[in-house]
Amino acid sequence: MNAKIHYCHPGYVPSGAKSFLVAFSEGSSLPSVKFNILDSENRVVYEGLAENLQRCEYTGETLFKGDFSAVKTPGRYQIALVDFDAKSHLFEVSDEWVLRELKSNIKSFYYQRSGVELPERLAGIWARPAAHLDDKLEFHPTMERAGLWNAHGGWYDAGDYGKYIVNGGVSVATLMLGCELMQVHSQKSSIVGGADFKESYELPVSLLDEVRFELEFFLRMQDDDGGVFFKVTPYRWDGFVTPTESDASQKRYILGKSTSSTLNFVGALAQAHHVYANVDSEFAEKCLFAAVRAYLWSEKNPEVDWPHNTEGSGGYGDSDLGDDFFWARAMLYRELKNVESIADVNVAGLLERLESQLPVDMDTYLPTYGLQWRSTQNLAWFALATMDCKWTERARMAFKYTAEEILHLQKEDPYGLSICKFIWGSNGDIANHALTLYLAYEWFNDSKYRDAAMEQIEFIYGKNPVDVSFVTGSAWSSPKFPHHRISHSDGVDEPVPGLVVGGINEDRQDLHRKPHYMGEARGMSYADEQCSFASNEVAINWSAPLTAALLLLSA
Ligand code: 9MR
Repeated sequence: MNAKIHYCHPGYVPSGAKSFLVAFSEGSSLPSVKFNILDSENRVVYEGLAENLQRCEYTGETLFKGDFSAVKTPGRYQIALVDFDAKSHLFEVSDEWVLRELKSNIKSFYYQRSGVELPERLAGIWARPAAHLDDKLEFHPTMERAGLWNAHGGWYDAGDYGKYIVNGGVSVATLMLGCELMQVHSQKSSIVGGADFKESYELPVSLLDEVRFELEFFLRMQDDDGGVFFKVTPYRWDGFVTPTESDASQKRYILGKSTSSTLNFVGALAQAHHVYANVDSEFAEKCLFAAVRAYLWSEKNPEVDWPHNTEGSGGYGDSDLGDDFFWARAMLYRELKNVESIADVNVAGLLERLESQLPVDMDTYLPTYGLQWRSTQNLAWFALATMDCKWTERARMAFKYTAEEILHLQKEDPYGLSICKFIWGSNGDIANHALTLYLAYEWFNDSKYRDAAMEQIEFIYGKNPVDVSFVTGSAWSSPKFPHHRISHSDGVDEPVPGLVVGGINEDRQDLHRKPHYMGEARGMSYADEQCSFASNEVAINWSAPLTAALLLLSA
């Protein structure tokens, strides 16, 4: 019988639970499987029995679960089966790999920067010249609007060269959520950054500096009337060329002004007011003022549709904006409660309206297991849970109930997942569920939430049916051919590091491109091939929750 070992490829943390799976493709009547843990000199440091678990419905495997939590001494180890010819690669038991991965994830946002040079000093072999300046964009022909617009900067959304407010909003908000919690714990973290903001702006080590790069782009996307444009898009989908080559081949446009983009803007910029208050108060106030103007626009324009053009860039179309209204309102409410006045704005009147609408929002939009670009209410609940108001306790309890449901689902699943389906960007869902568990841990301090979150993170880093550590550059198994135009066109063999690929996606929307998926079973729906945009593309909204989860884990 052929046995496989599914484990977390970079490693495990010394203090946490450590488990792996042994998988047989056919049935097995064995009650258990013997294993050894070897150190880097091949000495047996631990002997154990992996217990028969269950048949995995989405892979067809028979699985056994091994536990070696007792091994706590930092070092490099291997898992070896005693009666079968199967051994893992060497992995670490350490806290360092988490920190290394965290830094690499943060840096991946730097590599997604648009419109600026990435000098060799900071970007190493992935240096590139400034392109896609986007500072004099025409409006898309469908807008029938004359003039030019400056939408410089911001991150590319994913493997394509579009820049979107809707998906950028949840990404930047998720990263700020991580920063906020670190600020609460007064972690003097050079990773989050802050006080030395102005000086360190050039150095992509501080998360708040990197986040500000996206926020400055957001500010440029606000129209004179307060509404916010939807995206910057090339006229047609770019080929797998560099940004400079893309510039030479076609024009880029600014497109749409919609309620969804405006609400994403409100949520993100109101939160920025909170996060940057002690870093750069002038910037923080500018963000809040912009958020209020945008909200007032959305009150008058609650149903302006997103632009349906998907030639050249993705849709991010959302038919239910109630959750986005909730997010915008809750974040604004949290900030405005502590503000006396804002030029030309009736703050008291606005607060009154928010206060009367929030209870309805709360009843309608319970927290989801994880945040998504489509369902953003968890950010609203987060705002209420982190302020002092009559709903604080209710918001925290809402996260606790949700975390309990996640735990329940995890227990039923052989891989310890709580997602019910592998959708496009399943790794983003998994990281977001982990993040919800960390929030419950934050307020209820029960280590079961933290351990369960770690188990989900381990899935992303290799303890999965396809044995891939889904973050570029993270392990021997990580993706080599992500659907990422920059990685493909830069002439460097190794893909840009720190990027999370979408992962297993049973809907396989890219079959016409003929990727070689790793098996027939739905849990095998992954291909490390550039053509597999449905399983192997990278995206900022999948990286952001992993970054935030690692940030909280590292604390
Ligand atoms: O992440 C998005 C996923 O939820 C949608 O199902 C999919 C199809 O609409 O689009 C994904 O987002 C893509 C976006 O539209 C364009 N940039 C790349 C994104 C990741 O694939």
